Amino acid sequence: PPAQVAGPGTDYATDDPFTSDRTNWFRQDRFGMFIHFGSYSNWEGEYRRPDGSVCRNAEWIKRECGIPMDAYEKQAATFNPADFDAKAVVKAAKDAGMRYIVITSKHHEGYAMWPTKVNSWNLRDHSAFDKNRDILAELKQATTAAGIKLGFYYSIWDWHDPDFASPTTFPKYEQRMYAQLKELVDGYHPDLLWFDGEWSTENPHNPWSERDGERLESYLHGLSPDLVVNNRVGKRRVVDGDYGTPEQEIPAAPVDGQLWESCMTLNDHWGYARYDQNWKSSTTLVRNLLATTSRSGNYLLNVGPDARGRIPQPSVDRLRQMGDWLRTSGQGEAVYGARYGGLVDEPAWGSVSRKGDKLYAAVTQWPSGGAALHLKARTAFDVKAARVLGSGQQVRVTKAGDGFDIRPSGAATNAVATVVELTVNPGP
Ligand code: FHN
Repeated sequence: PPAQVAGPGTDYATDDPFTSDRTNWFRQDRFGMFIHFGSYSNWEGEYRRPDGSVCRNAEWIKRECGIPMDAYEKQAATFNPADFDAKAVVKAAKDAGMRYIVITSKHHEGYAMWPTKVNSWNLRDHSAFDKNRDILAELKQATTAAGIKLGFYYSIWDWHDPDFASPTTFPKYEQRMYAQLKELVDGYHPDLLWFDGEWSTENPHNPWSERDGERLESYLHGLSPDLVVNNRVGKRRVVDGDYGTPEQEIPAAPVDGQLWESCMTLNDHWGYARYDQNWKSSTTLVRNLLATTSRSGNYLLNVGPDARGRIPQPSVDRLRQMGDWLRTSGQGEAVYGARYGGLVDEPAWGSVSRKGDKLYAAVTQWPSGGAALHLKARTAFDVKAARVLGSGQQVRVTKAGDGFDIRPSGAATNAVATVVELTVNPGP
């Protein structure tokens, strides 16, 4: 029988005030692939110092291991990611159920992964790579063919450009940065730009002011009005088109009035590090994705290709397992286009997302001995139907105090998360 319970409320997180077309895809897609790939990848995480000792790091290896610039440039000159295969990358993303890709076009090391005309510190002019190849163009083609979005990460902080760190020369650097961004936007038509490094204390404009950020963002929107731009462009205002970027963490609750995307590594590094085999399990990763969605966020999960440009097999395996889960019995419905479930408290037993007239309760801690899962929701609504996705289990729903109880019959049917789908009448 239908139960009258407290249900989804009417705040930003539930009722989606973001009406801009620009961010529409971003809010629906929920799950993307981050790619950290640069000349740092060519070190594969290890630098042997002149005294024979080994220093380990990934995309920060230049700084953290104190590699002199001439040695760093010498290593970049041998960079030959001949096995980078844009189609295989896009396939790995699609297999995972990812719907967009964000790749580092230039990380803090300043090395451009496309043939920029602004300087020669780039993959075409300073490498052992095929001069006729352009991996960003290849990715653009492959993502377009596969119908998924492409974004570019771009570090405002630049360790290579000598004009970056001085107040007198910074404007010259800034001009080159604007020129590179124009090359990226005009040449590759990205859907999104993901800035970083605006926080550098070496930047004479630090804190990279709201005015600097506004100017840059309006310049970019002048070039391409539909560009989605993350908050690290330099301003932290809550405004449509920007989104927050928590890193290696999932906020405990929806962020009122703000889109956000949590970026996270699959092991302990962003860039490739040969020695790092500390892989998260696909169970943890799927649960992270569910928790992120249930708080109206996106999940940007990182891969770091090796010196040859190959995504490590343990990453590919985990991505595939995630996709298998999402494709099974419509479980991906709890993620794509879904958002905050409208609960007062996060349930200890899992997470709840909402899409239209459906609530998806993803149960990770199955109740023992017929105990109920309690949902403490916000305002009144009816439950019309309930079922477990991918199983014939019965689900009993009863009104209980400030919310309602759901009691699925039998044991958990899914080791990752059992999804109980509730059809609800959202009410007023
Ligand atoms: O310093 C970088 C780091 O290398 C990595 O790119 C992450 C990804 O979000 N961002 C910076 C730290 O905030």
